[in-house]
Amino acid sequence: MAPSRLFTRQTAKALAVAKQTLNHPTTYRTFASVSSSPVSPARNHKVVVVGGGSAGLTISHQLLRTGKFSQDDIAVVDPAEWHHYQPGWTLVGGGLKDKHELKRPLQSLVDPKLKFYPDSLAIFTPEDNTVTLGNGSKLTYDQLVVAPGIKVDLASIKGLPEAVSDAESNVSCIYTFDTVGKVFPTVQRLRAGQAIFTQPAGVVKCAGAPQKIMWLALDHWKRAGLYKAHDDASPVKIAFATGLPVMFGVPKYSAALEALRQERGVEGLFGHDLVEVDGNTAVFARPDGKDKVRRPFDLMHVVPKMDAHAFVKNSPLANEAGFVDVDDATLRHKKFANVWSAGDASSLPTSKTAAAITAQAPVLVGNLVKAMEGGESRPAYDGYTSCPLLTEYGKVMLAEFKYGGVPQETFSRVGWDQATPRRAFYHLKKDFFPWVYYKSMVKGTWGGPKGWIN
Ligand code: UQ1
Repeated sequence: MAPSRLFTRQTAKALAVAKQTLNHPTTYRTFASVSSSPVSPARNHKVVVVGGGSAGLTISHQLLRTGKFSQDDIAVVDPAEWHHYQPGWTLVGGGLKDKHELKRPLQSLVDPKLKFYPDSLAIFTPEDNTVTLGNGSKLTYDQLVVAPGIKVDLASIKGLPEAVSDAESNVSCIYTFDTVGKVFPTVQRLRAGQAIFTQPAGVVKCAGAPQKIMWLALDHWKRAGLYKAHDDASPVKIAFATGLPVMFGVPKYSAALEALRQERGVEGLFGHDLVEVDGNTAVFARPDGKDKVRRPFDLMHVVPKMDAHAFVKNSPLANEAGFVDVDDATLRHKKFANVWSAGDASSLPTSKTAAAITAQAPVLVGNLVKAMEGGESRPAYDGYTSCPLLTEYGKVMLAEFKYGGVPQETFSRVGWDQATPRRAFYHLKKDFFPWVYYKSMVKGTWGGPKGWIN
């Protein structure tokens, strides 16, 4: 073929592609990112929701279900390909579920009436009602919902990233998709030795999870004849090393869990904050300038520190600690009246769980819609959250509480004390919650303790 003809054909093809691309509404961002000419004009939405996790999806769909929004009025921004049902990861660590059955393609969970931007968020400019995405394009909004969650920081513990990715090492972590698959095989592999389960000082998602995985492992070793409480000859020994001074933040459940710990012969290392994994030695920082403590282990389940995402922390929306600074009861930002937050990224002083979202989302949605119509916010969120604590295979202690560590138990109306672990709660946790989550909660039709809504 003559070179000139080839050139002509290729040129024609390139022109056709360029024309098609220019006509295609979603590809303008490609042009914006490769040229130095002014970035394409900002796209405006009535509501921009940052985050397609539990809070972001639940809120977006509850907003849509108010019937007050049309096609693309609400935008959802999240770069993740997959959405994970994270409360199920303890069950994966206990060998009860496969991590792949807990995930869905994020896009498949987003209603087509919402405008989905599969992009990261770079900059919040609340003074201008604008967010800038990772690709440089800008979105403007009337109302902004900030719910991108928090970051699980494996690198916060020296030596942890290497240890969890080393197949030979018995160090694992239920808190990430990449590391959760290693947890149960390491529990099964341990026939004797010292097991340590850690919990850091500071903020974590679901503060009960670090011990749930321990209670399941203990039960596994007990059933295998490898763990005997209060017996020096027990092949496996177990320690719970926590940066906190107690087993749990709510006195009622903390007392019940402390009684279990003592009854089951688990060593309590309180005020021990893991800072380093050094081969088969765990290194803990101690409060009040005490010397570090080194403890050898044969298996260790590590919960690393967690922190606000940098793009939130370094924004005008953050409080001192890096969380989105909202009112505890209205979920409205303390400085920017058209900004709202719920879930892990928010400053709400309660335990970070999916159950908490069931109570936060309707309050946020109600107040946001009222704000659009010029009304006042209702201070309606009481801090409700819940932690279904697996205490053994087949039993769960369903901790439910509000601000101030005050119990608020759904099943008190049938006369149950929820500090007592029960089989019915186990089936709620293992079977019902994962089902209702994808079936209803992320679609905006689940109200947690209130049952089905909308
Ligand atoms: C809940 O609604 C929920 O979401 C599906 C959970 O999953 C993570 C929970 O753990 C809890 C406790 C609730 C609250 C619901 C009831 C019925 C107590």
